Amino acid sequence: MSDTRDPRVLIVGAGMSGMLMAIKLRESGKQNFQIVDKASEIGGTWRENTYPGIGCDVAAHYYTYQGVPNPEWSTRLPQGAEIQQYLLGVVEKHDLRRRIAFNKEVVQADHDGQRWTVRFKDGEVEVADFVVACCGLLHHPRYPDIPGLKDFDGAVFHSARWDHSVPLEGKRVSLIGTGSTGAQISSKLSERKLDLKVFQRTPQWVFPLPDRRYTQVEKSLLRVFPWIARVVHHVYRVAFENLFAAAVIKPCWQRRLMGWLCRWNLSTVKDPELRRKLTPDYQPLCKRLVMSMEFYPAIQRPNVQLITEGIDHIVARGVVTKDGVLHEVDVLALATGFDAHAYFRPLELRNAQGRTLSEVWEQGPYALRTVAVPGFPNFFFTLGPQSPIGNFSAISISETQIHYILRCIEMVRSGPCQTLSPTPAATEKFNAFVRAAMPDTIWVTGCTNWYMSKNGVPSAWPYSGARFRRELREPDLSEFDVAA
Ligand code: N01
Repeated sequence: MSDTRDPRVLIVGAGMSGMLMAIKLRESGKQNFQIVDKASEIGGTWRENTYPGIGCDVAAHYYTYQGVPNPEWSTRLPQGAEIQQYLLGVVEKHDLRRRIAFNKEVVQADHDGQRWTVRFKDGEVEVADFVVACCGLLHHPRYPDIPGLKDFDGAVFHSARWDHSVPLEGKRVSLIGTGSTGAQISSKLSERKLDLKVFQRTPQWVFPLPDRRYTQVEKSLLRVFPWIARVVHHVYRVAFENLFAAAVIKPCWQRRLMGWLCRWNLSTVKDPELRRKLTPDYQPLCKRLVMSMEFYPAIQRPNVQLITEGIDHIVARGVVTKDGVLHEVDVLALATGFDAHAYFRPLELRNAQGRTLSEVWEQGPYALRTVAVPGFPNFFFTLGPQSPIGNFSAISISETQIHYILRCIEMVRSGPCQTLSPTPAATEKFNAFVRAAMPDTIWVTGCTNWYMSKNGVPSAWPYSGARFRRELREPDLSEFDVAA
């Protein structure tokens, strides 16, 4: 190690959790760090996703760093651009910009038993004692393998790569996918002067989460009394964790209540045939709920058509469904989701024994306490396998994980060891504990959802938020292989 008193930390990703990692390192007196990002601006998800209607369905004051409250949120459920503005404000407030190297994509990291040698796409190399991958979760767009997609003559793009140069007014627009993203896009596009065809493969349950604008008085109060923002954050956290997050864990009144509200919401669709088409055949919450008061009104607008016939193939002029009908279209938008199991890859790791992360994760990704993998010393990540996702604020989860990671770095900084990596036994014990709770969860009740790993275990957290914080309160040295 270079200097155990001030180890070099390389943070990969200048999104919401990478910046938090930097802030927390600095707050704990560690200055020897750098953030790198493959893009030319901060923000991660909120920089990349700019599709019409993009917003967050987690309450704004809960989707906020605890240490950086934001009295200016304009609505309960913030729009994407407003979140990006907030993150840009955080960068300035914490003077982080000069600590970020932009357009630096990490492709490989090799550990020699002491330090990481990190290679960038541009050929440069850096050496670090710790690497912390803060690369987000849903950032690898999943393109559908529909035959003929490449033959389409018009504009085609994924929701996470929205092409704003393509005019939509007066056009025939097709949208494939009706998850959270598809619902937000169709709600927004339905208000415009265009013809929209929404291709639905599987109906989704839609939870009627109400939004509202904050008044000037409320904002002023939060400005003058920042403690109110902290209380509001806490109240929303308790509400989200005890409703949405609790409902997925095991059968309970919250699950019944959510289900009832989803069914009530569906009953507001007037046309019985359309309602039938929109009715899922699996339990509410099995797929991640779509949260929207706008989707059902949107899908009933005269310029919107819901297509439930399966897609057969795509031709130059449009989409051909299995009944042989050609749906002519000018623009094709793909709200077909993400690979939720890629994590920080394509970054490849190689340890001193020559093993790669791809080999270790061949049967599916796994981690100790969601943040580290056996065999890869001093390498940590946020939002890793089995993290609480989907029904929590990702910021709140990162805060818990970063606290734990910092404590690990602190153990190396102040202790006798130079490196630590999780023991296989501790990692297996943790994952057995997680697997044990899965049979009661809603994710295994008979639907396809993006939580499911290829090993058949949902990569999500089947316990409470409080339990997660307890599990990551303090690293236990006996769970790590340490090297002096
Ligand atoms: O992706 P999804 P998403 N042919 O995977 C369909 C978060 N998020 O981007 O259900 C036809 O949920 C697929 O159909 P099916 C949130 O956690 C948060 O919408 O697989 N259709 C489905 O309808 C969310 O859960 C916010 O049968 C195909 C859709 O595409 C997560 O991101 C906002 C297909 C994909 O839905 C992912 O949401 C937005 C094919 N070949 C998103 N392939 C917030 O507000 C896929 N589909 C915080």
